[in-house]
Amino acid sequence: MREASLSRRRLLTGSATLLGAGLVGGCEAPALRDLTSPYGLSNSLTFAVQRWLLRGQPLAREFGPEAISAVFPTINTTDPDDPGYRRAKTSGFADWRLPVGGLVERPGSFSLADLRAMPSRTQITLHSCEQGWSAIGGWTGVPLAHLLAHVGLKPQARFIVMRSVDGWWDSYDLFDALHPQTILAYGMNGADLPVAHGAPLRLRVERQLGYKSLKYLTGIEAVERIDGLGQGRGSMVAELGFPWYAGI
Ligand SMILES: Nc1nc2c(c(=O)[nH]1)N[C@H]1C(S)=C(S)[C@@H](COP(=O)(O)O)O[C@H]1N2
Ligand SMILES: [Mo]
Repeated sequence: MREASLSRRRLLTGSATLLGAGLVGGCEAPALRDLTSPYGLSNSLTFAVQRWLLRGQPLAREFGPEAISAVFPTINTTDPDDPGYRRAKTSGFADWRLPVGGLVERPGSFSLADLRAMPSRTQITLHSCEQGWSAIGGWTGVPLAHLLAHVGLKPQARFIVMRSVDGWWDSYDLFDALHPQTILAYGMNGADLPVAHGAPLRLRVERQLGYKSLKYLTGIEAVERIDGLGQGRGSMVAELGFPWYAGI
C-alpha cells in the first residue's frame, strides 16, 4: 500500500500525470499544445498542470462588503508621469479611449461611457502582491470576455496583450482572458477607480498574483504569438525575472 501511494505521488508530481491528465481529461481539457507556455519546461509543466486542474474555470473566492480592507495599499506607479495622462486626468478622462485591435473582426476604440454601458460585474476579492501584502477590494467593470466577443476574436488569436501608460505591458492566454472574473475595472469599492489604483481602467485577473492586474490601460491587442514581443518573455515583469504565469 505504502509503495503504491508513494509511486502514485511520484506520478502526481511528474510529467506522466500531465500526459495522463490530457488523455483522461478527453473533451474537457484543452489541447496540450494550448496549455504549454513557451517559457521553459518547469514553467510549462506548472502552467499546464494548473490549467488542467482549473479546467472548469473555478472562480476565485469572493467576499461580502464587510470584508473590504480599510486600507488597500498601492505600489509602483501611483500617478503616471505622462503629459497625455495628466491632461486626461484633469478632464475626468472624458476624452480617454481604449483601442482594441489585433486579431479581431471589428477593431474599435471605446470611451469610458462605452465601457460603462456594457454589462458589468462587481466582485470583492483578495489581491495578493508578490511583495508580500494582500488586501480585499471590490471591483466593478466590464468582463473582458464581453469586450472580446463584441470585437470578435479571430480564430488565430491565442493571447491578449495589454499595455499601460507607464510602460508596463503583459499578456494572457485565452483561459484567463475569458475567465468570468477577468474584468476591466472602472470602479473600486463602489466609487470611480482612483488614480492610485489605475484610473481610468485597470485589469483584474483574480487567479494570478497582483502584478498581472495591469493598471492605467492604454490598449488591448489579440495576437497569435507572444514570443516576438519585447525580449520574448511575454511581459515586462517577466523581463525583470518574475514568472509570466503567476497563478494562485
Ligand atoms: N501599469 C501598472 N500596472 C500595475 C503596476 C504598476 O506599477 N503599473 N503594479 C502592479 C502590482 S505589482 C500590483 S501588486 C498591483 C497594485 O495595484 P494597486 O496599486 O491598486 O494596489 O498593480 C499591478 N499593476
Ligand atoms: Mo505586486
